[in-house]
This record gives sequence, structure tokens and C-alpha cells, in this order.
Amino acid sequence: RFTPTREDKFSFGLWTVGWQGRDPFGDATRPVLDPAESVRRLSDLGAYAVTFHDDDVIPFGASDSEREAHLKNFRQALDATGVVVEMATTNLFTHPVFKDGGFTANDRDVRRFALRKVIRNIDLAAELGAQTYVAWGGREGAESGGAKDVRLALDRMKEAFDLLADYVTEQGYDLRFAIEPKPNEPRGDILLPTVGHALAFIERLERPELFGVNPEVGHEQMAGLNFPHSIAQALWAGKLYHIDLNGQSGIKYDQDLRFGAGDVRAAFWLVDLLESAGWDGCRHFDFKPPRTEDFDGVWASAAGCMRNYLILKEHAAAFRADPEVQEALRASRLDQLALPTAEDGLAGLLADRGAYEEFDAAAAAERGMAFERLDQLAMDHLLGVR
Ligand code: 3MF
Ligand code: MG
Ligand code: MG
Ligand code: MG
Repeated sequence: RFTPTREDKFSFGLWTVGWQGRDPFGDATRPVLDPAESVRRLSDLGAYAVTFHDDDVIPFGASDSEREAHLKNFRQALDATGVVVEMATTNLFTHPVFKDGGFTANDRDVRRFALRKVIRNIDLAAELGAQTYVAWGGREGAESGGAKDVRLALDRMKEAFDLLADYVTEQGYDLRFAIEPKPNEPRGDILLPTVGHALAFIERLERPELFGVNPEVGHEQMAGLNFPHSIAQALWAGKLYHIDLNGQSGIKYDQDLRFGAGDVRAAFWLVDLLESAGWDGCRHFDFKPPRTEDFDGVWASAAGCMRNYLILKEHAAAFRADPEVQEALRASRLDQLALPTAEDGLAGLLADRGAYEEFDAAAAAERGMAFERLDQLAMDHLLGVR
């Protein structure tokens, strides 16, 4: 029970289990982890796929022969385990050259270097069979008002994504982009801070169909937003191309707790939403095993992400199947929300005296919505007492 299988399509970033625990106040607490070892251990735990930044597999500045050796080692582990690569991304944030950003750095030569770095890894992503290319613009932002002309920076961001879309189209790659929003950290303020900002930006691109979003639980919650609501809007727009699952406790630094930790109620509604929507993407974890942990703790943390997803999935399914819940949903008039407001059209609405002239607003105002009973049923299911 709650044992992951490949069919669950769980996926992990190599940088998650590979995080050495370096933070702004402390040094690494764990040694370097060989990506091949990560692939093997994640495979043993039941994961289906891994994802990576270029620099997670090939250290920045590696020579061509070093690059080949690192790739060979990584490929051997993939082949031996059957673990697949479903997504890849570019590190445009660690090296000091990106201190003012990649696609929107004020320095033009840095922007050109950033684009070439992305294109090089897109070739590798396509070769390894990834279907999604994530772009998190962690350094695209500012600490002070005069430092960034945001309208010009958005022009440069659009220019970069348009060029990348031309590139994958010309190469004939079967690859879509997923933009990952984040409000702040490491920059004081980051461009495209929320799912909503990213969705609006995508519509201004030349090939919007190639772009969706990669929302991360903690990133929206850092801005005090309701993550399941953001995911619902992304699904509604047909733009949920990928997801970063993790845990976060409220508005503070990016905690990257294992999935299910932090706001467990948001996690419950998220799993309920993804499962009832039938979303078929990988359940991808972007978490950080806390720096208190040794490697046993790292693997326990990774296993916990999958276990919590499966527990919540079972509880959400039980919630939806419960006859008392179905009755409570009707009492809360969720069935009415599914009906068009004016299937009789504008003329019908205007001619309907019951809609306005004879509408009894006082009586409608008196009707309770019965949401508290419904939510307690959810709570009972979430806590496993029903
Ligand atoms: C930072 C992040 C990133 C992105 C990654 C792209 C290092 O808060 O979430 O992880 O997810 O760069 O996938
Ligand atoms: Mg992320
Ligand atoms: Mg993050
Ligand atoms: Mg995070």
C-alpha cells in the first residue's frame, strides 16, 4: 500500500536529492552525489523519471571530453534502470556571470551567452527524449527600482522565448516550454512572479502554443496565493505543461519541503484537482531534503514525497466517492455552478422578469451555502477518520 510504481509517473530533479545543503548562512552538509547514483536510488524507490539542469550532469565549463564522460555515466544509469528523462532545464542562476539575469541581463553579451547555453542543452534534452523544457528565470529581476526597466526587460524576455521557439521548430524537436514563476529569491523581485503573470505573458509570444507553465507549490504560496486555484486556472487555460511539487509553510523563504509537508490541506485539494482533472503529466518533485539529513534522510525524504502523494490520492478519491459528500456538494449547489447562467441568451435574460424585477434578493440572501459541513467532510477524509 502506498508503494510507488512506474505507472504513477513520479519524477525527481537531480538537483533535489543532489542538493548538498548549502544555504546563505551555512556550508554544504552532504558530499556531492553522482547523478548515476541518484538515478539508481530513485529507480529503486519506484520513480519513473528524472529531470536535470545542464550543470547538474555536466559541470559548468567542462571540456568536450569531460562532457562526454559525464553524459556516458548518466546514460548508462538511465539505460540500466529504465528511468526516463521527461524534462530538462538550464542553470542560468549559479554562475556569477548571471548575477543580473540571463535573458534580461542588462549586459547584451550575457544575454547572448545565456541563449546559447539554453540552446546547447535543448539539443541534449531532445536527444535524451525529454518532452518539456522548463525555464525558471531566477535571476531575471532586481533589488532596486532604477536597475531594471521592466518593460524593456519583458521585451528581451519575449525575444529570447521567440528565438527558442523558432529553434525547436526549425530542428523539428517534439519539445514544449514550461515557464516557472516565482515571486522573489534569489532576486529581491523576480519577473513573471506568479502563474497569472506567466499566463498573460505567454499570450504575447509569437508561438504561444509552444509555451505553458511549470508552477511550483511553494512559489505561489510564498506570495500568499492559493496553489490549487493557480493550477485550476492553468488547467482551464490548457497551459499546465509541467509541475513542481513540494511543501511550504506560509509566506517565507522558499522552503522546498517534501511534498505533503507544510500546507497539507492545499496538498489535499491539489491532488484532488490533478486526479479529478485526469491531468496526465508527470508528478514531478522539486524539493530539498533538509540540510540536517544524511543520505539515509535524503532517500527517506524522496520516498516521503511519493508516499504522501499516494496517501492524498487515496483520501481524495474516497472523498469524491462518499455518498454523503456527493449529497453535501449538491447542498452547496456545485451542480448549479456547472450550469450556464444564461443558456436562454442575452434576449432571454433581459426578458426574464424573475431574474431581476421579481427576483427575491432577500430570500436568496437567506439561503446558507452549507460549505462548512462540506469542508468538515473533506477534513475527516484528509485526516483518515471516515
Ligand atoms: C528554484 C526552483 C528551480 C527550478 C528549476 C527549473 C532549482 O526555486 O524552483 O530549482 O525549479 O531551475 O526546473
Ligand atoms: Mg522549481
Ligand atoms: Mg523552487
Ligand atoms: Mg521551492
